[in-house]
Order: sequence, then C-alpha cells, then structure tokens
Amino acid sequence: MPAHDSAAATPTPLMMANAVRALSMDAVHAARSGHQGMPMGMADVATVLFTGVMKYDAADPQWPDRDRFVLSAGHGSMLLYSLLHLTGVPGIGMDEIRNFRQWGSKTPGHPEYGHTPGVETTTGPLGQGLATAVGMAMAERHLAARFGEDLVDHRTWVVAGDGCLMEGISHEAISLAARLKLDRLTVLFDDNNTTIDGEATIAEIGDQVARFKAAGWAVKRIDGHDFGQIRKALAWAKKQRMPSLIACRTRISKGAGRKEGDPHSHGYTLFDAEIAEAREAMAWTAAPFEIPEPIAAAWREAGAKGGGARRKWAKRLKRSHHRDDFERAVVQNKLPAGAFAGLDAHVAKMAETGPANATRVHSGAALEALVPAIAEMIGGSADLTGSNNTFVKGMTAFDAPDYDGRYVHYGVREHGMAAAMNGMALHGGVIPYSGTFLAFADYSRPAIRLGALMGVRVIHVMTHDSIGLGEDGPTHQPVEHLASLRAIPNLLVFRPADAVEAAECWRVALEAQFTPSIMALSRQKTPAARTVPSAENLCARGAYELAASTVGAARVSLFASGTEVAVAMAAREQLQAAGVGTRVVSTPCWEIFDLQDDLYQIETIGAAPVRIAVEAGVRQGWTRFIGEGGGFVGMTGFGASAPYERLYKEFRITAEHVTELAWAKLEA
Ligand SMILES: Cc1ncc(C[n+]2csc(CCOP(=O)(O)OP(=O)(O)O)c2C)c(N)n1
Repeated sequence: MPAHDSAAATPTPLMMANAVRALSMDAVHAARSGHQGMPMGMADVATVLFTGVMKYDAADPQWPDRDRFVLSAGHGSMLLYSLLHLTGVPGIGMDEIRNFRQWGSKTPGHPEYGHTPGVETTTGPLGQGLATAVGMAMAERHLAARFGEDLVDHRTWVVAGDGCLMEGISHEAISLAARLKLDRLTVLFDDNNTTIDGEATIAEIGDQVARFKAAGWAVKRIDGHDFGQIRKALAWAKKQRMPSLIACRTRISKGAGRKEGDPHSHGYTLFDAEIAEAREAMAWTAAPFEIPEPIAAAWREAGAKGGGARRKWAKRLKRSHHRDDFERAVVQNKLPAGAFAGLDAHVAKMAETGPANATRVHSGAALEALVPAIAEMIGGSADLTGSNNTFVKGMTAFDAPDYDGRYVHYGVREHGMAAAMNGMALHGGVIPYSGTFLAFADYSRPAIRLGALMGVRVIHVMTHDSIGLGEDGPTHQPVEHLASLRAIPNLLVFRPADAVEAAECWRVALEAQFTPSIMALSRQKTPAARTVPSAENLCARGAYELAASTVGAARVSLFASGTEVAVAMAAREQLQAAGVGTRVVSTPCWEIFDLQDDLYQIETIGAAPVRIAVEAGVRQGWTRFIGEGGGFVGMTGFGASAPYERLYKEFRITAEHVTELAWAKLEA
C-alpha cells in the first residue's frame, strides 16, 4: 500500500478509506471484541460507494428516496458505523465509535435497525441482509409504479461476504430477485475467500459469480482495492437491466501489516504492536479515534453531497398530487382513513349469518374487505395461493416491467419470502402479507425472529394449523409450532376461531404498526363461535369470555383457540346439561392478552376451581391460563395421516374427553 501522510494534502480515496480502516481497528481494539477484518477489506469499495455513487444525505437518514445500504455481513458493523460517523449522520459522534459494543451505545456488535440512525436493517445472521434487501428493492419498484419515479427512484446496495452467500437463504433471495428483474439491486460481494475457520475454500468449491450468472444476474469481477475498477463497476451496475453482482476481490484486514490477508484475522483483535505496524503501513499518523481534518472534511462533504437532491425531491413532493397519500403511507406508515369500513360491514354480516367454514376461508373473506381499502397491502404466497386464501379477486401479479401488481408469486421460498417481507416493511409504504403452511414456519423462522426484533409490520398467513389438515400427515401437521412462535418476543400469534374472529384479528394485526403477526388458520371447517354482534373488537383483548356459565357460578373454565373453541363449546353444553356451570374463554392472541390490565386478566381467567385448555398442539405455555394443576387436552406427540375427524378422535381432542377430564377434576 503506497504511503501517504494522512495529515496533509487533498485526501485521496485511499486516505479516506484508511479513515474507515483506522476507526475500525481502534474501535475493535478498544472493545477487545468485534471484527476489523471485513471493514478493512471492504473500505475501498465502501468509500467509492459513499463518496460518489450512492444517493443519500447524511443529515437526513430517513429521506424516503435515499439509496438503501444493507450490510449483510453484519459482523463487519464497524464498516457501517465508520461510514455513518464520517459522513456525519446525526447522533453518531466519535464517542459512539469509542463505545463500540458497550452498554447504551449506538454501536452494538451487529447493526440494529431502530437503534442506530442510518442502519436500514438488523443484520448478523448471515444471508438475512441480502434477502431483506430483495424486499427493499421490490418495495422501491412497487412504489415507483404507484407514485412515479419523480418521488421514488432509488437503488439498494448490499455488502455480502462468503458467509452470506454460503447460506441457503441466498439461493432463494437471488433467484427471486432475478425472476423479478430487480435491476436497482446490486450486491457487492466481499470476495476475500475467508471465513472464520480459514479460507472459504475449505468448505466451498463453487464459483459464486457463475452461480449468480446462472440465476440470471448481471455479474462482474473486480479487484476490490483498485479504485478505478470499483468506480467503473459501480457505474456499470447502474446500467444493468437485471440485479447485479460485483465480486470484489479483497484481502481481509487490508492495511493491517502482517495480518493483511490472514484468514485468522476475521475477528481477531490486533495487538498494540500490530496496530502500530498497521498505522505505519497506512502512513496513518493520527492518534486513535482522531481523523485528520482534511480527511474528516472530505468525508463530511461527501455525506452532504445529496442534500441538494433531497431538497429538490422535497419540493417535488410538495407539489405532487400524491403528496398526502405518500406522506401517510410511506413517511408515516399509517393506514388510510376508512381502512376498516368494509371489514366492519363484513363482521356485522358474519355475526348475523354465522357461517361454518375453515378459518383460512374466513381470513380470505376478510382480505376481500381489506385489500381494496388498503393500497399498501401486498399479498403473496410461497406457491400455496389456493390453500392459503391469500389472493383476492382483482389483484394482479407484482412483476416486471410494470410493478404496480400487488400479488407476489414468491415461489417455494418460505425463508426468502419472510425476509423479503421484512425488507418491504422496512422500506416503508408497503404492508406485506403472505402465506404458507404453519408447519413451514420453521423454514421462515430466522426471518420471523428478525422481523420481531426489528418491529416491522408484516403478516404471515399460516394455514393448515393443526392435525386438522388431515391426510397430508405428520410432516405437515404443526404440533409444537404455536408454542414455539409464541416464544418469540414481539410477535403476535393469532389463532382465530371463526369468521368474526378472523376479521377482528386481521384488524389488530394491521393496526400493530411495530409488530409482526402470524395468522394461524385451519384447513378444516369449524362452526361459528361468535353469533352475537359485538360493538367491541373482542380479539383486541387477546382473550375474552365467549360464553358464560348459565347454571350458576362457573365451576369449570375452558380455554381454547381456533378450531378447538368449538370443542370447548360442545364440552360446555355437555357439562351444563349435567348442571355444572361452565364458561368458555377464547384465546385468539396470548401476547395481546398479556398487555391487558391485571383486573381484566384475572376476570377473564376467572375463579372456577377447574381449568382446562383445549388446543390441537402441545401444552407448553398453557400454564399461563390454567396454572400448573390445570387440565390439558391436546397433542403430546406428532400426528398421523388420516381424515381429520378420525385424527381428532384418535388423539382424543374431543368434547367427551374434555368433559371426562372436568369430571375427574371436579371429583378429585
Ligand atoms: C447464520 C449465521 N451463522 C453463523 C454466523 C457466525 N459467523 C459470523 S461471521 C462468520 C463467517 C463469515 O465469513 P465471511 O462472510 O466470509 O466474512 P469475513 O470472514 O470475510 O469477514 C460466521 C460463521 C452468523 N453470524 N450467522
């Protein structure tokens, strides 16, 4: 690396990149943890991107028409934090860099959305960032079609490493992006042939560039330390009609003396002597956490470069006839006025007519009232549209070249789909929902978890929610899924019992602006539970008394969700006929019930001496309602392949079993 005196002369791109290197080294050294290898390796590429290519204004990291930058290789967080600091993002002063990875800092170990201004998405679980970026690029194209390119005209840039591209989710993400021709998406591959265990080739024989090409991407290989090649490649990417990959051949820990290129420097904290050697190699004379003023000024200037474009954009928005809608939907992420007028009418009709049907069908009917009223909703399915009831008549496919369609054919890509939905919601202006089977929530789970951590409004429709799906058998029958999803913080798991509840749950999910939701829905028919109109959205309480005792004080409280509410209601009939006061509590969403005040919770759980829960899943978690000594009727193992009526009988999820258990407890 040629020597430069970092304190003098007009800063060259290399000197500016070395500022990123120095900060990354210093921060990791101070924290005695973290990764400077990747930030040092990609500093040159990132410097060209942030000083001359990307559209952004550091002063306003929320500007809706900014280019999105996603650091999929989230362990290299110091690359991003250095860039945010150097370009002048408000709130990311040098103290934040000094406090890298410390309690209360804005610079956590991995980038966290909502925690650090300028961080577009939470990354760290490798591959997620790349797949999330696909969703951002989808949202951009859709909103450009809706509002016009004078308001929406930006790109999505991703830095991904060997790890991201080894992860399976990358396959789903890149094939979906290619199919949708997301030409505003560029992946900058940190092609350093290094992972934690050593050279990537100890576990990889494939050619990533050839893989992307085969998937349908425009591809290019460059030397990631040659500023001319980087510049040309980024300009090339902007001209492609397909998503583009630039494989940037880099050396990990570039600039770090003898550690440069050493595979073991991935997450290695440099010793003092090694840092001194690196500073010498880079001719970096400034003290730790100090940036020579000419370099700092050049970075600030780069960060402010987009200010003019942003102000012009703001003027265009002011004049636009889309202004109100854009501000509501994209800037504030608010629902339109009258979003639920159709749904309210539907609920009233359902309470009156009480149709028996599968809750997936009821959900589809709710969507028929919602999708036309809320233009931000973009639906889809992982190739199970007919089963998930996610398609509403009149929707058209989201596809090139005209991206105004609102239905995404995600293909059989549950993980990529869930991550893309996170990206769409993060982008803003879109409320994504999509479908698969509940048993395959496991395929989406890493993205569901990240969505919950980030607090994004995405709605996962998950049908075929129990052994009630019948003949497909135990591979497809969720048993532990409700419990395992309920274990994820900040995730609403809805399991409605009928048409009214399905509609009510949809409303709550849509109103939860900072929380993702699961809509667990049945394949099989179930009778209506709510046949008396109610002015209140009872599901917005999470759990509520559906039927009180009519034969004196309740001696038995039955708790159930979804299709098992009908089982509980039938058991109540039997018990009450025998003179046992019995009430039924429907529990469509536990997480919301937990938010109710103590009095409501105590009253809803009630004082009956016998408490029994019914759910066609495992018992885990039900103690919440029935206590340690309560009875449970549900599953204790995997299901089986047979018609569902037979399965309910064989696994004893029946009114008779509930009644029997109640008597045993009453007489105990
Ligand atoms: C899903 C997931 N698995 C494992 C890890 C742990 N991990 C962090 S970085 C890394 C290696 C990544 O290699 P690469 O992307 O090439 O990064 P580089 O070594 O070049 O910094 C691993 C395995 C992770 N963060 N996410």
